[in-house]
Amino acid sequence: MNRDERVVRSYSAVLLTLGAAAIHFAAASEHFSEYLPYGIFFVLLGFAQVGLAIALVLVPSRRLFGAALVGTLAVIGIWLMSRTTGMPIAPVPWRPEEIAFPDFAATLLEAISCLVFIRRLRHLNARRAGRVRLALVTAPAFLLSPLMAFGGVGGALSPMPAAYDTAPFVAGQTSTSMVDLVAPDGAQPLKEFTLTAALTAVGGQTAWAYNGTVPGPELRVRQGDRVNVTLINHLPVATSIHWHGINVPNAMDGVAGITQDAVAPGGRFVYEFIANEPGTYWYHSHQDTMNQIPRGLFGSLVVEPNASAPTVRDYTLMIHGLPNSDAVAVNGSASLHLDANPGDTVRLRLIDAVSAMDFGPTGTVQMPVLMGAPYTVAALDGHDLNQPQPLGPERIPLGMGQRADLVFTMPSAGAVRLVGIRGIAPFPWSRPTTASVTIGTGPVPAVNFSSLPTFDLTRYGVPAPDPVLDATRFDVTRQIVLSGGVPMFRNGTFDVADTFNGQASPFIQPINVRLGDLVRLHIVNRSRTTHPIHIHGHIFSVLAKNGRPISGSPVHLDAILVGPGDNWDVGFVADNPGIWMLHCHVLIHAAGGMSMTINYHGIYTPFTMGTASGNIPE
Ligand SMILES: [Cu+2]
Repeated sequence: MNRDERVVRSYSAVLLTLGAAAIHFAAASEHFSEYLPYGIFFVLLGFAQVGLAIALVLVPSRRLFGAALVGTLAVIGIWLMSRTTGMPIAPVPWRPEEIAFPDFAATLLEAISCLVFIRRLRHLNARRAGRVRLALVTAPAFLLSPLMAFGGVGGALSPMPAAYDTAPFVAGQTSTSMVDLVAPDGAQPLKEFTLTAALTAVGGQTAWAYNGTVPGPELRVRQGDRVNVTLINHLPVATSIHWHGINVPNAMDGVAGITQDAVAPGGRFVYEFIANEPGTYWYHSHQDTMNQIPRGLFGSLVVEPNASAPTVRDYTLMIHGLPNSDAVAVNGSASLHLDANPGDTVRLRLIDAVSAMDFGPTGTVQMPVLMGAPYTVAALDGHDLNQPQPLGPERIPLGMGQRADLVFTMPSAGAVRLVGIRGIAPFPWSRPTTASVTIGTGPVPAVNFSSLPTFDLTRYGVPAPDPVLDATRFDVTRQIVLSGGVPMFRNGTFDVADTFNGQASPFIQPINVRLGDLVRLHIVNRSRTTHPIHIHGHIFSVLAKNGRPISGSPVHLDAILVGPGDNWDVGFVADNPGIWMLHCHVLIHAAGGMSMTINYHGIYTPFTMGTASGNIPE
């Protein structure tokens, strides 16, 4: 080995060792706050690696390479032990730690440097290598070490927050804890339910389910009822329940890390609220939502109106994925049959609970089509539309979380069918599974699928007075720009985030409001996919799409479906004090950064999200 070759090989070992040292220094501050001995160890290890790098340049020798090899192997051994059996000296002794990107990057650099040390030990007096071969052998180390060091240092400097409070107590500014925002006492009829979350076998798969079924049981109450639900957690992980679309007091909103601590395994939590608004709603976990909803933790909630007589046939159709599967189902079945006789009035309450992937501009949207009878879209997101006109077969866009109530009269002969329900395509090129619902018996007229129009909520029904739609000025106006694939360091790794105004959760500036404010949101989609933007505790009035005011019935939604390139204006009255989430309901987008809060003046939350509490709302 000639001198040039030795120098080149030394420098690749130096770079690899310095890269690992940089990651250890960057991770030290987080480790100091987590556990003092770890912090000290990381700083000492960083200095040892810097010292080794200097020695490799100044005094290279066979003994040094041998010592470097042994020392680096020991560091890798400690890392392996901490990730498999756990360490005797640790915040929790003998509990394995999770592998994060920074420690993976540092270990990879150390492992490659060990190979270089071994080569130097073997080849110290060996034959010459050609320049080309030398370049080929050393190039990976020269390219990899800066790259891994950059990624590892960036990841280590932006860890998952230990304890992030979306609305902290501030002396003199906040005085009310959102814990105190509960339903007032009253003599409403009490409807009590128990939902036990536990592991359950569904279709040969292990699901996480409420009361042993996916979807969970339908909770059906009357308008004005006091609803009392006890969540019992028999899962191996913490969980919570959010009441989607129905306005509940803030302390009952079920968002882990914002309105409560996630309910630990073996624990329970009692939710209580008054069902003031009739309509079609649903409930689901809001802890680690991205993992818990697809495993089966969801169900429907129907509030029947007090005034009117019940419809002859009133069916809730929950469209959902099957646990651990890309297949779609309605109420657990791919081909559901429902009873109805000629002349019956039928109400179908469609709920989109499919945790879709985001391939393509409409990949997140269900497009169910009702065939066989004229129908009206009586309600969207549980809220009645004014004088809805009868429709023929149309695609009805439903983003995840959204609902549509379809009402029709059974024809004198033949069945009515709901088709066009699609499962998740795991890859952009794969064909999704489908599901259908048949109501009644007999033949259904065929429909040419490709020529169907798409339902347009901006020009359906008849205009009516609406306090938000008719408002001439707003107290708070906020623009929210949706972007996808934004590169950033986040939660301990390098991520392509989904962002609101270029920021990712939990670090998105909240919308600050005061009780009674009229709030206007201008939501602009600059990404290439569709986002159902969901608000907690409030109802949007749709004002305009792409600058054009809506011309039909007032439309009240808790999620607005914003397609690529579109912009929507929505307004709402800040009439429900608390700390409320505003997030995309495509679960991977919410977890990927599209999640923020609406904070009421004077209110704080004592709960935090992050590694200390284990609360992960998305
Ligand atoms: Cu989204």
